Amino acid sequence: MKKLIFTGLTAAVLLSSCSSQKTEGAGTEATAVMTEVQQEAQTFLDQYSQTYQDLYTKSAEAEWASNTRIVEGDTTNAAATRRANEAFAAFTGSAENIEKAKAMLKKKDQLTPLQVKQFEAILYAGANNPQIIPEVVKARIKAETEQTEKLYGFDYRIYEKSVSTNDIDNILKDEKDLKKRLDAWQASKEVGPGLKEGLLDLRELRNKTVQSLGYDDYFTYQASDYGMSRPEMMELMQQINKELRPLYRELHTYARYELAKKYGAKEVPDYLPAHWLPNRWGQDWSSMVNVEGIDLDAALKPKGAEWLVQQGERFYTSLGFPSLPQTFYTKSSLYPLPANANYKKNNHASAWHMDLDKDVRSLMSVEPNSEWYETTHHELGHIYYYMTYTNPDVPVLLREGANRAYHEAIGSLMGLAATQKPFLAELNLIDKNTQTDEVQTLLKEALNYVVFIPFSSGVMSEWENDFYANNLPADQLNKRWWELKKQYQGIVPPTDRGENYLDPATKTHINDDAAQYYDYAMSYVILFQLHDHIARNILKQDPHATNYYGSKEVGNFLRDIMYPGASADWREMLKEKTGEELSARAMVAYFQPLMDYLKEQNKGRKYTL
Ligand code: X8Z
Ligand code: ZN
Repeated sequence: MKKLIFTGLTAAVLLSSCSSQKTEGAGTEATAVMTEVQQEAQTFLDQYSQTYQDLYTKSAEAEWASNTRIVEGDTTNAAATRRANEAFAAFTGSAENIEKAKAMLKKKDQLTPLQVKQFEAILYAGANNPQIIPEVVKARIKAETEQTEKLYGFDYRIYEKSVSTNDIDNILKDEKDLKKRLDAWQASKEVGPGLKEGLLDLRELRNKTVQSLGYDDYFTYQASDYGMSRPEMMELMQQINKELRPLYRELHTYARYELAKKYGAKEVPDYLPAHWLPNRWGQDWSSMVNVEGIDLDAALKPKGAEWLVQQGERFYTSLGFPSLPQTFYTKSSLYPLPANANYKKNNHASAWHMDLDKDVRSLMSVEPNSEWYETTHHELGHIYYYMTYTNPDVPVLLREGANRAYHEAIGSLMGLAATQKPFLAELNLIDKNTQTDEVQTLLKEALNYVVFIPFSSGVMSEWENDFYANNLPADQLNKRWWELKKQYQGIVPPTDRGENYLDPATKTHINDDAAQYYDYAMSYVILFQLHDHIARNILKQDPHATNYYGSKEVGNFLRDIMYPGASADWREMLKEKTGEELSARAMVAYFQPLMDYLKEQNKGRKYTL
């Protein structure tokens, strides 16, 4: 998220710090064989990387304070963050650095592949901060800081009482009374209107920033990180969505009828009212289904929130990954603030590589339930990715995922693995001898992973594409959002949602991880490709019932993917590791057994998608 390297989101480019040790070590050996041009390049890269890492760290520290301690009316943290981000921008976007990188890339053929990648990273970072238009960059940094504060400083209220987003999520998960659900859903959207002006400013500033270095718009800039054009990215999103559409259509039909029953509705609606769904954005409906014999929420509750994080770590170490550094526990912000705290914190989970070296942290609000169990594994995936590519072979500037989607995929993969029955039995979270219904288990998984696809590849990606690249008019922002919700997800608003609302802005990424939500769609596709390979070829287990626990072979497989960071080519990596190009094949195959069941359940029901 963000431009720096938080969470796996990230953006830009990254560098190398340890560059000194690392390059020095490698340097001695390499010096002998380095050409003059390569030496010149290396000297520049080493210096650049050192400053980059230093400024990056300062920026991350300031952002960390801004995201973990939001005090109403106190601008100290925000001011410090702005200053740090301006310094980082002034360096990465300096004409001198950009010109040097361009000049060196003209001699591409004479550089090592690793050097070429680092210069490309320098240019990519520079494009987000070009100092030929310093005022625009500064204004963008200011607008970003303010937007974050507004989003996370917001006081959500239900019936006049302040509530946390965890509270809202719990209501949407459990409450059967539709009026109470509606009130909670509406409360979750109240933050939107106050974000509108800031988001419109950000569109202009983000577009202008990258346009000065030749990108058409901010969406194009973000897609280029994958070596793809904007139309190529949108085409890929369409493709993914199309492949999962038949199954989604069955799930949609099933959900309309089941939820109508649950809420005692007189008629089954053609489209799902948003407040019927167990998630603020309708992106994950898995809590609709309880699989008999597997009550993860009940099993986790007595364990407590700390256990979830420690168990996540145990899973990774069982595969041969190292323990988390002690500073992870002392410096992270892992749990909800006490109710009487006089400040707020960012309520969305993230993982941070603070110094592009050993300081890794996570920001979460973990409660002992199944959603946070999955999210904890997700965030630790980012953390272990950071730790794994922090090695002497990967320059600071390339300490990123093979692409952003890989970064998202690893932890989500572990999240899936951590909920499969043989694994849960190993942890004694369920009784080994319990008989469970495999179709219900698969249905629950589909309501998470499959339901997410039209949201991520469709609604979010299309809306941001329209917003950044097609200049979506300011008086049609919410209208477009709900058109896409209906078209892709078959979801409609419970009440009229005019332009006085801004429902897309209630989604954190729209504000602070702009134009990159397709990362997640792609990450789910990659996740199933990796899982399929691990289950069949490494563990020789049924992909629906695996137990990764303790498998060093699985650990080695994942470590090999993570180790080179962004110095690897993501397409080659996928091919080499799974034998396949990027494809939804594995995901579709995984859920295939569910199709017959749903078709049977849906017999005689009206389909509306
Ligand atoms: O934002 C996240 C992670 C942090 S990178 C918790 N996710 C997306 C979301 O919550 O919308 C994970 C899945 C989708
Ligand atoms: Zn993530």
